[in-house]
Amino acid sequence: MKPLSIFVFILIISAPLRAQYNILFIESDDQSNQTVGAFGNSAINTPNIDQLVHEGVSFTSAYNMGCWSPAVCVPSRTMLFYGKYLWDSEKITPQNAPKALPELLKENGYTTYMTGKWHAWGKKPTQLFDSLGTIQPGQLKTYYTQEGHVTDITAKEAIRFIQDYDNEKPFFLYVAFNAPHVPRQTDQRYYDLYPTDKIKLPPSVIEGPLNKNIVYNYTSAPLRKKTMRSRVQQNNAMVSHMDERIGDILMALKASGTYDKTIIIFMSDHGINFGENGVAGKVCLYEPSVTAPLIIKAPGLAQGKKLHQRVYLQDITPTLLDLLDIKKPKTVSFKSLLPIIEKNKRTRSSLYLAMFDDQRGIISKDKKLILYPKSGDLELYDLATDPWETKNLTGSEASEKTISTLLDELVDWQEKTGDKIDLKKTYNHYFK
Ligand SMILES: [Ca+2]
Repeated sequence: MKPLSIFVFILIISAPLRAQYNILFIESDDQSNQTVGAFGNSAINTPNIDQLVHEGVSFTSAYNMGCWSPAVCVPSRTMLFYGKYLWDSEKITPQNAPKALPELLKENGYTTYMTGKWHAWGKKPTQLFDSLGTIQPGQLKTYYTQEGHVTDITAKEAIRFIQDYDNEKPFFLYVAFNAPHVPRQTDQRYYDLYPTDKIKLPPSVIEGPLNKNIVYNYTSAPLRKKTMRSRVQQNNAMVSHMDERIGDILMALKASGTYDKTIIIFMSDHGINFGENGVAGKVCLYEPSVTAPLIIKAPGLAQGKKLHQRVYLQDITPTLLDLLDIKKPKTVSFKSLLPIIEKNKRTRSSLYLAMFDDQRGIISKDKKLILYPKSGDLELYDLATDPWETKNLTGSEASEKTISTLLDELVDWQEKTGDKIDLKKTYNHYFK
């Protein structure tokens, strides 16, 4: 073999297996796991997201690691784009930002485009993507603009991109809906899908004073079920509206003949509480706020597989690189989900959660510990038997041991992630 043919041969055998696949990455805003029909909520109408669940792999316990300020969207999205854990992501500036996901994909032959919400630190969308649709702010004043409803605009631009695409290179299309984030405004026909008298609230929604450990709430005390039902109605209506537009985007992909050659990701940046544990907001570590849907549909990957292992939402970044056979940069600390999807392996023994200096959490073997260092309060839940976190198990001798073990694991995570808050000062009694 001549040197040139050897070179060509090596190029062919080492060509990434899936690098020619397009990527459609849809991200919603503040959408909890409760708003996906296929995740078990028969009251919500999400046929298109459900279709992705049926055709792909979904993670029903995917967590946002936390936030460094009450704006939870920003850390979640910064972690997603750069793949660094929370406290390292906090240090990202426009000057020191490592390569972001769209840049890595561009380097590997992708044409990159985004439309919708931008709310991340580091570089600007103009620096990260080849071209842009309308970039929406993190917080809209209204969804109703001269050009139409923002959910419709975002979808329309994604569809136009697909229809007009005539490049040989694969594309990375990032579609970031503002929905269902406040201000929750949509058309009456979507509200009509959810009459408030039919809305069932989870068992952890109890009327009375707000949770005193949670500072940021979107309601005033006392918490009323009536108010929460109307929030759920608005939220579900926003989600169903978005789901219809997602259906339109998927139809456009099918019409273009590229649906089966496209990796489709659907996720949200984090969830939200509508009264659960006395919280009407998202700056807390309770399950409705820290978890969100994560769905991956990819050629060659399992279909209709639901995985319950706890993972981070931002694990999707290295997963995508892994799927495309692109080397994960050293700057990426999140972990690929492929070992879990393909070999049912465990990639972590516990999950760490943090909200600035306000709250810390750890989940290990279904036991979840939440700490409030400012008040010294502490909550322990068994998520296997009590998924809505209604029974705080602190106080018994058995639970003291569990708390000590969980605290040790939490401290390990603190060291690993550069978390400086001193828990020994407040919770000394529990350290062995
Ligand atoms: Ca958000």
